[in-house]
Amino acid sequence: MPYTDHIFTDYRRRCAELEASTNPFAEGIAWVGDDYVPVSDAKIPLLDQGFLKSDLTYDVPAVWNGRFFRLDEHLDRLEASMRKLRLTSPIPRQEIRYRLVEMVSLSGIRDAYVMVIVTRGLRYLRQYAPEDCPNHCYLMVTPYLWVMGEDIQKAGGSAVIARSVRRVPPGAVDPRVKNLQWGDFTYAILEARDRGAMYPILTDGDGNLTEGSGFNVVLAKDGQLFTPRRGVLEGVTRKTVLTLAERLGYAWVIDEIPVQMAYDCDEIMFVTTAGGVMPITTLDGAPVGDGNVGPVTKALWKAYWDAHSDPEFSFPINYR
Ligand code: PDG
Repeated sequence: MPYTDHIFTDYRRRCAELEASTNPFAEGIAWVGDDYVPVSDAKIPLLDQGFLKSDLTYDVPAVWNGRFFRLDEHLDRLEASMRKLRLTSPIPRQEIRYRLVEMVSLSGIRDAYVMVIVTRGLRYLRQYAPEDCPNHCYLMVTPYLWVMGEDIQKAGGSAVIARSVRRVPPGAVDPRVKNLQWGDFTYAILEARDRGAMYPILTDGDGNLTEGSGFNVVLAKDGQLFTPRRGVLEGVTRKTVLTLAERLGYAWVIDEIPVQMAYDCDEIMFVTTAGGVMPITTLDGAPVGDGNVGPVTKALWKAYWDAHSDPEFSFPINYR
């Protein structure tokens, strides 16, 4: 039995139930400042600087098996990002939180990808100053999104260390502020595909690893975990995984991680809210370790998904 089955069997059943649902919000629900609408009907105004200049921040918590996972950690990070960009949500944190729970409940979605976006707002044509724009907030809840699908999780995915582009430096775009300036990531994804792989890992241009297109990178070597400190989003999944690792007896280090270490390590994991702990078994066309999903990855994979039913990390949603 593949190590993933205890999670995926139940999940597939819930997906089938959602598929059969006649709820108008079953494919997703959005709030753009007015009534709730099906996500495919939601619109943003053209003059929003979030669209025109990617002048925004956002965050993505998830719901798993009817429970919100680490919602408050994501809202903490959103607030820190807003402070840095001098954005103020038109609705306070408590209302964002209340609405997200309400939206999940209304949609009936048991496993959700949840997005909160705060943008600079509308800038009229002759107006320049960003500080004059009343900021906007957009909310949406859609079915859970997998950066790495089920089949690939079983065997492990393939990655490259990007050569054609580096991660934008933290002094230019602070990666700790969750942002949608995905130029470097998109270019690196295209390079990965050109080189026959699925995912890119970006470097800092000075011989160290940073992160990939929507995930943090964690290496395992001799039973210890290593993950980059600088030039990365401080991921909630990574934080969770390191907490669980400690309980399982794996020590960890957050530091500068030389690129060479990715070639020398035993196991590579990508970690994100949208996919969990994702094993990488091929790097630059060569096997990682022995080329199989390794024991540390499997242990953390299980601990991570088990944590979703743990009240320490999640709370239940009352569906209507
Ligand atoms: N680094 C980057 C650049 C990310 O965008 C994400 C999350 C992470 C790390 C991991 O953070 P956390 O563990 O807090 O989720 N990105 C996912 C994937 C987006 C996508 O479309 O691929 C997200 O924003 O949901």
